[in-house]
Amino acid sequence: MNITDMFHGPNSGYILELYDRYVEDPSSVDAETRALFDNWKPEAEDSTHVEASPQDMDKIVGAANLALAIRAFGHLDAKINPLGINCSGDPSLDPETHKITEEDLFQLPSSLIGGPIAETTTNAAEAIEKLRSVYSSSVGYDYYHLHSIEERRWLRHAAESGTFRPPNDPINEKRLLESLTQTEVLERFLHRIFPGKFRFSIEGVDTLIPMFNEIVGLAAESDINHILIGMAHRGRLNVMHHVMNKPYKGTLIKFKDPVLQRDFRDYMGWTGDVKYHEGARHAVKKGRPIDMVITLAPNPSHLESVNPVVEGMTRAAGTKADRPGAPEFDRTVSMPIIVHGDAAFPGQGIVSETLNLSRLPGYSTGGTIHIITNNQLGYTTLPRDSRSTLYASDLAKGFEIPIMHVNADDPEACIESSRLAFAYVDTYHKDFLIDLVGYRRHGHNEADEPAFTQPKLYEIVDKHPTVREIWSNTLIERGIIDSEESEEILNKYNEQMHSDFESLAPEDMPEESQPERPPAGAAQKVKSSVSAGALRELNQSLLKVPQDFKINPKLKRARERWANALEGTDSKTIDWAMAEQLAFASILADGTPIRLTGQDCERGTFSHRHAVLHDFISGESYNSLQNIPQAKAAFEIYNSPLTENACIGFEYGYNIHKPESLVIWEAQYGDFINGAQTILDEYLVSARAKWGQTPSLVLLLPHAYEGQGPDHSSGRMGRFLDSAAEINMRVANCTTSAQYFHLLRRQAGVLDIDPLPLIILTPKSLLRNSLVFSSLKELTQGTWQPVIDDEMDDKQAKKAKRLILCSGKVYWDLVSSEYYEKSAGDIAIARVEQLYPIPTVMISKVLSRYPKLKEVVWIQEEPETMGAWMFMFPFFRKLIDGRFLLHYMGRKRNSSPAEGSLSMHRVNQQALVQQAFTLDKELPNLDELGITWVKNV
Ligand SMILES: Cc1ncc(C[n+]2csc(CCOP(=O)(O)OP(=O)(O)O)c2C)c(N)n1
Repeated sequence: MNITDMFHGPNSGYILELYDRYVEDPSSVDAETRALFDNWKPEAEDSTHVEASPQDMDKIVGAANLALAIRAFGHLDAKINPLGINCSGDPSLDPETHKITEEDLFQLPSSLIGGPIAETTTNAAEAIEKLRSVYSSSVGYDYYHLHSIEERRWLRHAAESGTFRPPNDPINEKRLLESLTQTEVLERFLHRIFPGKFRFSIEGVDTLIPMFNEIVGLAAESDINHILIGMAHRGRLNVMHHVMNKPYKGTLIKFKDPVLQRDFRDYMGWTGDVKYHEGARHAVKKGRPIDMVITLAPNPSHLESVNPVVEGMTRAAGTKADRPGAPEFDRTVSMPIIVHGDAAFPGQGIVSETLNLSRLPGYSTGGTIHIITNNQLGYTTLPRDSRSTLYASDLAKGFEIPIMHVNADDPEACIESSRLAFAYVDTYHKDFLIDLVGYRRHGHNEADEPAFTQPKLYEIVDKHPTVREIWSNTLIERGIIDSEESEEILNKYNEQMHSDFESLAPEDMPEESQPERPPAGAAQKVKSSVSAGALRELNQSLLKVPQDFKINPKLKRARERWANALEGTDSKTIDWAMAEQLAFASILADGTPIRLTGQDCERGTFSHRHAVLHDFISGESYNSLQNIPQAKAAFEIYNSPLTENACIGFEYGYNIHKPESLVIWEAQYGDFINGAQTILDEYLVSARAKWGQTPSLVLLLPHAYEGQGPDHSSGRMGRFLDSAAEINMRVANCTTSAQYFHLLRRQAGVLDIDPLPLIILTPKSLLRNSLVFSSLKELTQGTWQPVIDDEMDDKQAKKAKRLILCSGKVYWDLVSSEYYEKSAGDIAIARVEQLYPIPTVMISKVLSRYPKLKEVVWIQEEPETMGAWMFMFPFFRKLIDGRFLLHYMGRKRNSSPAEGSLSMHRVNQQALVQQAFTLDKELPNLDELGITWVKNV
């Protein structure tokens, strides 16, 4: 168009404004417009000064709105579905909606559209066309939900310039064909040779493999030295072989001869897991001293549960904690990649819990690449029945995560998405999501008939060519290969599979060894006591604050008490919080880093810890454990977000990856632990048996019956004891601050020799009760005692006919009751402080101290099925072996853990304690109460 013509018609107002801008600052307009104006001048001011009419303005606004709509909603019209179904479109993408025509667009300049496209087009119609080809292609860029204008601009530029898209950013097309061929051949080979055997084939989203390898290649050129991958069953075998580089033979032999698998190992005390759950490690040479390691985390069937675990592993991989102070997290050295299912991603709550961790200071990993392998089905369930959102990925929008929907049949677009994702994460250290839209070639597993439930869909799928075939045809059309060469590549990989299969030998079974057990009693040898001098110095350091730091006056009294608490050696002056601080300080002084997280754990739910102080006036915070001069390792403490499952999963992952650190998670109340049941069952307690992992995570679970209702009473110890076997954890319910001190220190001391998860049921009101306070002597001379016998002397012990065994707070209820005083000498009370491993030898020793013993009573405040009784009973019976009567006393079998009213609690607790001391006289109304006494079980 002639430039003079442009000053008339609908765009005149806009062009004039542009010209004015050019006159003021030539660089403010794009190069093309500048070139136009450089060679042209209006003949006379008046002849060009034409006011744009309201109609013209409408056209300009309409065109600008159309461009905006394409950028924001073009993905709704994108060809992202390889099966050609379910494309919703959107009226905003139609010029008519904006009251403009194609002709109008021709009249308008491309600069109106802006961005890189404007620079290569001559009018708005052309620019809009190009914009459509970007935003509604086999990629749908979905990023307008981001609040950061800077990030939106970056993404807009990346999309519209095609910076990461082949051929702008070239690709090795033949190598891509090889990768797709390898991927397909593995699946088809297994399908043919082992029909109906589960492998959760990748077919339909095969492009995942070259995408993975693209990301790995980019990472290898960056500072990243660790990639951590989490994924479920779908396509996992393919990832194992073509990303993790495992030889085919390992899988082939497991498919071929399951007898050779783990069956015989079961006798050796571990169960193993199915082949599509296993983890792997692969080192990639980077041509410098450090290799890049890729870790595929083992995972259970519980979809998405591995997400926080992988995030925790990544955080640990990027953290240096071997120096005092706060640990250093370098977000550039480790990167997680998490693969999701399209049904699982919107469905499983742990996904949003984990996404919510992504930008929190205590949890960020510097950006995760998420890939949804979207096969448009969840088992047999269609998207319309499994999510309330349009896209499987929509959840990510609330977390400011850019999304690229990409057609899995367009490998170039898929590669672009990997490059863009990597570049975005590298630039902004935030998560990115690729919604890889494909299909599922077979049923949910390979024995399933998908046409039972989706006959129409599978009519389409059955006729649909594989992505390898599609890409091969593209390369043939481009003249890069001919059909013979394509066939040769296919044959090459087929032959390799055949030859591996034909030459299988028993020694091809991969070595899978269970971690060795330490010699018995290793944990008992740990010296957990600390000298008085060292403790006094640590205490002084802990109580120091910077000059001018103004501590809240309400904390002063407690701190003054702590300051004087170590003066004597025998007086019981050390409360729970102080014991914990001293334990932490001494552990740091020994060189073990500590990470403690949990809801409100900085202050402590019960306002007892105050590990982070806040200046009363300025609000500045101070963390004394990060400032004590004795520390040789880092300390961190974070208030966690309000989730249990993802938070414990994260700490589990951190712990597995950094076993040298003492990692502790604290519950707000122990009751909320059941929110993390998946992580507990599937990882914490069984990972050793399934995958040979050796977690040592510590859980602090406030637990005590104090009348706060069914959901603020119980850490549900029974759930842990239910799965306590093969020495897979330690469970403790300790009754003094010294015991807690020794327990923590012992845990830190066994991290490298006998790592086990440690579950500690911790006090609530007892935190401030002098009953549980300990003396300095107990810290300097004592050790962890799994069982604490009655303090009565031997003479008295000779008279005792009854022994009460109990654990936790009920002990203090018993000994502080009026009945205890009256019964002195008659009844001995011993505490089982360690519930698992059951300290049978020590309990035996206690029994043998009372020669006149007639009966043993286990007393607990929990309901019969929820405390330790059900677990202890068979052990006790065996131990007692008919020598004494064995009774149970505690709350009745209840479906709910505790009473809903304080007065009911008091009545029951009182009855429990009273009945414990008046064994021969059953309370008249016991039956009406919530207490049960099972005699001579
Ligand atoms: C937490 C959980 N609930 C239920 C299942 C049973 N299950 C296994 S696969 C599957 C469907 C998953 O669909 P999707 O997330 O789309 O992944 P796909 O298998 O299609 O790749 C279901 C429900 C499971 N493994 N985990």
